[in-house]
Amino acid sequence: MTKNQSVLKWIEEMKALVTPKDVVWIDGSEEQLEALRKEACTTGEMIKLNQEKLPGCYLHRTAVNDVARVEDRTFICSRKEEDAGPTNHWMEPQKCYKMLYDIARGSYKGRTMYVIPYSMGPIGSPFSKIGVELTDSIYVVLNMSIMTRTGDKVWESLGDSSDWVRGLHAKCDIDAEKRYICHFPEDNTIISVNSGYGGNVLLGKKCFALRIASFLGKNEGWMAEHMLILGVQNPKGEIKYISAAFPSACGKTNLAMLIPPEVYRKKGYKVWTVGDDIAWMRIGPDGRLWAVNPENGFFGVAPGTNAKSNPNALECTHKGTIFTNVAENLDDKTVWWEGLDKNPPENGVDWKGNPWNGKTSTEKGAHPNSRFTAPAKNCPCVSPEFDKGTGVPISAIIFGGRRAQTTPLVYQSRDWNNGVFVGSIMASETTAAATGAVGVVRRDPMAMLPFCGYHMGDYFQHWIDMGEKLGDKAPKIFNVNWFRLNQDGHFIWPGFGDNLRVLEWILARCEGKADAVETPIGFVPKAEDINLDGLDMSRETLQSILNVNKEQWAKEAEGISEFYKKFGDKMPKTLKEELNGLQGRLK
Ligand code: GTP
Ligand code: SPV
Ligand code: MN
Repeated sequence: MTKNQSVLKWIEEMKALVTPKDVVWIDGSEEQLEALRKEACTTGEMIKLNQEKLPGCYLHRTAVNDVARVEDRTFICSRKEEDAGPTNHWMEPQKCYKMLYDIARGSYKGRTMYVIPYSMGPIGSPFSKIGVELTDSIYVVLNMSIMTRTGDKVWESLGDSSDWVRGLHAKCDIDAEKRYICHFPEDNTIISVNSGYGGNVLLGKKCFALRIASFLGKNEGWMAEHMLILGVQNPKGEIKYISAAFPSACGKTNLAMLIPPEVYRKKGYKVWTVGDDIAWMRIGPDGRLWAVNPENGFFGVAPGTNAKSNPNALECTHKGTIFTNVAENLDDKTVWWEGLDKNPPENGVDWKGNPWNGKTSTEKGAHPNSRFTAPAKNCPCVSPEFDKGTGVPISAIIFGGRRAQTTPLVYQSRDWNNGVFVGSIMASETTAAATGAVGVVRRDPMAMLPFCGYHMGDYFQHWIDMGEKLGDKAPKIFNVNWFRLNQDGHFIWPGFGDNLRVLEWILARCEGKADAVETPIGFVPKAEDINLDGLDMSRETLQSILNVNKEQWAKEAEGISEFYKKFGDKMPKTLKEELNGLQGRLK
């Protein structure tokens, strides 16, 4: 517990609002968590899985209408509407507080209020920030205990400071019509009502570590990004770090944990995972950009994870993991999802809780956005630097998305500002990670469209300013696309572990050791400069995904021009000039 007056006062206010029957302070002890797991199993909130095959693992099903982030119900409630910008929903803060308090009032009646103190980032690191989440959900407590550093040590670190983020979560009735995920950046406050889905209720994650933190970062001179962080160790034993921003369900977890192809393993290459979803980056004393992963676990997409695509992620899920909305195998109390293996349970239960025979049913067993919550320490390739509060120095920043056409496998920006342009024009086919249509191409700058807590025009300017401060120590900026399709609708690039072949070119470029071809959009590799050893792919096929088609890009530039108009006066001149430059080169 804490004597921090700002914390105690706020909890009293929230107690008076939601009127719980009692209050439980999460202290970080295994005994307390174990008692909560037991209780959740008694009420049916969680299902205990086969403890021999999956020790410490549990299954949870959310309500069927509550399986993904809800971008249309997510609000940035800055005092001035223009500070939220054209890409965020906005509500006047006082009006929003009133609406949320009316929804949350009395909603903990007969229920327990759990107080979760948590640190984003290793406790005590200069990168780290503290939050307190109040929730009436044991599922939230158990997930936050995996995803963040929680417990009494957080109070010790906070002391009597009032610099912490308030988070109120109330399940209420899981009423989709009254579901709101609201952020008050100027008050360091988050309120989430009527949901039980991870991205909406694990308030340390997208709400704090991206929406609130991006706002703090702009004001304090650092960056909060939707990025994985990985280290590539070469045969000489040198490790270079890369951060990469891809939209939701576009391959961050997979890239962060990649296993090198055999020819690379034999040479001595290794990949270390620092983070799979969020990076907080600051300019270090040496002038370089340093990154920490503020999280302590992985909230990863289950479908498609298998022994071939991502053995490291699969291994992460074999102990101490909470599965959400996957299929259950009643015969041996294990779990299954599409793309795990070819042996779905016959005697199963689907993600909706209905009896399900995976061998005969045409329905999906797991929801496409079903997830696993696994401790980072489970990861066989977790970086030795994972817990270090100093972070890791970033050599390259990669942007990327899902594009069936147009965007080549990889290209390098001309310089930092051109790289910011490349990030700002990112577009990707939408996925099941948020409610709404899937597979529609939309602009998603820096993979931050749903996560930027302020005006995106100002966000672009912040990127430009950071580049200015970094000067010649700035990481090089690249763009990748693993998702080009052939005429039969199949992926041309094998992806996954083979993505290391592209990372090798990227790192060689950073050291000035690889050649490239200049195109209107930037520098692409020569087909002979991507190592294809051990891969069944011809240089011609590779060349087909390195090509930059001027007609397609001219069309793309029109779309970008339209998109940029949204930001009005806040659109940095530098980026408009970058667009003009691109259009000129395409002529
Ligand atoms: P969030 O957790 O939602 O932010 O997503 P993420 O970016 O971590 O996505 P993740 O790595 O979980 O990938 C999601 C989907 O992309 C899965 O279905 C993967 O199978 C697929 N995927 C990942 N990497 C590749 C790749 O290199 N090639 C192809 N074709 N698919 C990939
Ligand atoms: C994403 O949607 O980008 C995720 C999962 O990483 S969630 O925590 O739901 O945001
Ligand atoms: Mn994400």
